[in-house]
Amino acid sequence: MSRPAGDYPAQIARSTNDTRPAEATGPMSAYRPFTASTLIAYLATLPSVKSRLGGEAIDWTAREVSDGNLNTVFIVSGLSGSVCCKQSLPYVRVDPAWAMPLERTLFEARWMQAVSPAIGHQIPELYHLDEGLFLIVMENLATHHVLRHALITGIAPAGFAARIGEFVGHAGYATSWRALPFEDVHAIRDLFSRNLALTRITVDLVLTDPYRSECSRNRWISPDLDDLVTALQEDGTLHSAVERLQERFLANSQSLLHGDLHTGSVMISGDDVRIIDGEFALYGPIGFDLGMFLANLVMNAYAQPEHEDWMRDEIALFWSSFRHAYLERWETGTGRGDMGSLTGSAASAAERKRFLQQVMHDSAGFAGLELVRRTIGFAQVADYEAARDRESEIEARRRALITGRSLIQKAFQIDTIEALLEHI
Ligand code: SR1
Ligand code: MG
Repeated sequence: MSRPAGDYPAQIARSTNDTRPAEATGPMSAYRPFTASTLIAYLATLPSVKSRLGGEAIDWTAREVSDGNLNTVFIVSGLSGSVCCKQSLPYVRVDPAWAMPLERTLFEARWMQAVSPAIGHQIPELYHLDEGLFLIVMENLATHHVLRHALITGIAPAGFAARIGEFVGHAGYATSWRALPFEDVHAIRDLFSRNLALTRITVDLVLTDPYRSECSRNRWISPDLDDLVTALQEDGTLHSAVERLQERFLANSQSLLHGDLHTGSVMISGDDVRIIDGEFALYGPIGFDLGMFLANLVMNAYAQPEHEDWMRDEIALFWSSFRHAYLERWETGTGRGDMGSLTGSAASAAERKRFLQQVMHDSAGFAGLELVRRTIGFAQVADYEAARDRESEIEARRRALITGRSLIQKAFQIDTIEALLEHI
């Protein structure tokens, strides 16, 4: 098959040996974790950032807005603009005793470069990467809110999930074996296969820890949840079902995933929806991103039952938007991939149905894992704190564990979005 040159970003397709993003192969700065004031001094050395901020360093202000578990984040404002700066720490920000390699920012920048041709403005613009400092300078989404907080406070606009489903469909298709010759898929996959530290976090925190009684990272409201936790940790049949999902996650390189697509990885301002925090990116089954995201909508509905109808609608919209976006690209026949080289846009309806069913099975199973791990694992969700009172919170958490368990066990029988919604 001939491969048209230059129609996929060279900095991604070329990257067989180098984890460093293409524009960042110049001299390396020595790593030091920034404070607000040392960051300003550093940014003043970058002409493009300086002109974006306007004025001189003396005119700028920086404030730390770190919110996630891993990194520090600063907003720096000048006379004419602002930027967002994200830096890796050599440990987990919320647990400094947990050492963590710094490379995650490089993988996040790589992810931004890899998906941006397919999804346009649905991620922040990347302005600068310093690979020695493990620092990204990017667009400050000044008017946006983190979706999780916008859901908890009820200010998210109805229909927000459409843009996120569309993002997963477009990014998932663009990095698939249908869209790209296998040589290109291997090059991108090889790069992200080196994202070992964060993939290890997912393997442990999502796919393993909650089912092990001896894991000290788990925590739950005791004794109220003890019966459900014990059942999760002592049921060999359930563990076999988890193992099938471990196999899907580890041994199925379908597309480049975001890898941590929860409602804290989305920022929203009206109908402008941006996906952030691609540091967990890796090749895997598309249903991992879909399932993780929809599970976070389910937990919001359980914690805030007045959102139930709304979240049900968003989940249906999320799936239909994903489906539409992926199929639209598949059916327009622009794919250059070796997979589908015989049928292309004329793939049969039966083949499309088979593909979507498999993605739905994965989505259901990974949603189940996400419900469980966010309820009893290391990294839980703030939505539960929005429950009316302690009794309601316990009820919400019990529902999540029961639904999670059921989705894990029945994932491979859940063929449609209607069947999924019945379960939750
Ligand atoms: C140690 S990191 C814990 C969690 O935070 C991230 O956002 C991921 O969800 C990860 O599992
Ligand atoms: Mg994150």
